[in-house]
Amino acid sequence: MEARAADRRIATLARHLEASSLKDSHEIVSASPTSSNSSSPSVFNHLARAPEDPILGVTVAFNKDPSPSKLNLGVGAYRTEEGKPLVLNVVRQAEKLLVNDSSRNKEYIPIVGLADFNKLSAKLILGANSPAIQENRVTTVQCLSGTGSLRVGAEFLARHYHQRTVYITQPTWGNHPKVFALAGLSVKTYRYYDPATRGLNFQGLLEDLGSAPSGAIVLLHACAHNPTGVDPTPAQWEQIRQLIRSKGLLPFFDSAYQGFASGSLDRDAEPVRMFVADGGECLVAQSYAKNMGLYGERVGALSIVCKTADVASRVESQLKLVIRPMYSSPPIHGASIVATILKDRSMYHQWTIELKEMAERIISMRQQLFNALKSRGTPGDWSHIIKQIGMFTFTGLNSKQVAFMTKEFHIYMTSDGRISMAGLSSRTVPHLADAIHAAVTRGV
Ligand code: PLA
Repeated sequence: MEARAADRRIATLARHLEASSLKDSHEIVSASPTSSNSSSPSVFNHLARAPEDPILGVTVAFNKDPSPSKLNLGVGAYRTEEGKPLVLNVVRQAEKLLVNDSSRNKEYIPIVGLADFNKLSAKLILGANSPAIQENRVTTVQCLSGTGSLRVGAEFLARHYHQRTVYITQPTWGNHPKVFALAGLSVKTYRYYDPATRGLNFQGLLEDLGSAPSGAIVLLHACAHNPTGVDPTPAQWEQIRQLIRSKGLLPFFDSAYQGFASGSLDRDAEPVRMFVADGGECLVAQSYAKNMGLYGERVGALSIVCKTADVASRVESQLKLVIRPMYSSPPIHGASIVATILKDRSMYHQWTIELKEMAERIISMRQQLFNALKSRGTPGDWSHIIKQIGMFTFTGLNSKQVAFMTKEFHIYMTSDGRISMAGLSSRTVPHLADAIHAAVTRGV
């Protein structure tokens, strides 16, 4: 398996290189018979300019706009009522403790990361009394935030799992298909969102997963689905679980928003815990970017829940072989902050309060935006703004309307009509409501 995945990637790379080197060698020979110098073309001359990332590129465009009324609702990054990035008080407190502790050093940490961090992360998502943890059936490795955790999991599966197809929701976070495809897996979609109802297409979901090949990997958003803000109900989760288990599919949870959906860390982890409680296997990628506001620290974890402790330890030994040639070992600082907070009862409690405040501010933004559109008499049913959960609202605005709002109102968002509610404040709600109203009523 490992050899096959690697072979395929190397073959693709070789084809690219062959095509470009043939072209280059020809150009170099005709340009200069001697060694390269400042007048010879760059060895990268053949490169086309790549487009900006559909999400992070929104911030690039936003930064270039000189307008004082500009508003960035693209990337899912929490802002205060004053529109400023937020560092949680409990994070500042943990950082102070770390800085003042002169016994700390900057040695490499193990390939799998900090042991404390890994144990506490597994506990956070699986629950303090999880039998899987007590039975040592879970292996957890510290990774570079949610994305890195997904990528390490995907690389591991591409090497060691017999079924190389992963099913992702339609639509999903734009990076999902790339992370899995570049790891060597074949990516398929399953129906998830129904634009007509702006809710879950549950029937479509069951049909598509029902006809997936046995053993296929299924990516599930643990809570606060990105970009739609639509999650299954607990009863629907239970049906999804039964279907996945009866077909022997392999669940891979992406938990990037634990605590952001309901404000409760435990409640948001319920779908994952439901799957672990049945004794079956699964993977979970966790991110501390949003719930601890550690975006740029790149802190996350990959847990693989196995059937036995022996399998879990062999899985971990293989994860090390995935990680070592990728980035050798993860960074210390962010994971130390997380571990400091998770192991101290009072700091943990303070975190839950600050997290709840963030979640509640987002919920109040939903209500305020909904009210603002209602009071303007904006045509359409906007109740999905208050029904959807998590960081985003999937507005239903089309790409032309989005482009209009950017051009006329300096409001930046992804072209699929997703807005980050966490970037909104009471001060900016009227501006956004005016923009949506204009986009809808001027027939853009
Ligand atoms: N999974 C999902 C579903 C996400 O939405 C994101 C981040 C991640 C994983 C990865 O986050 P991390 O690597 O920073 O932990 N999505 C953001 C940012 C918030 C982004 O696109 O990178 C978004 O705006 O969609």
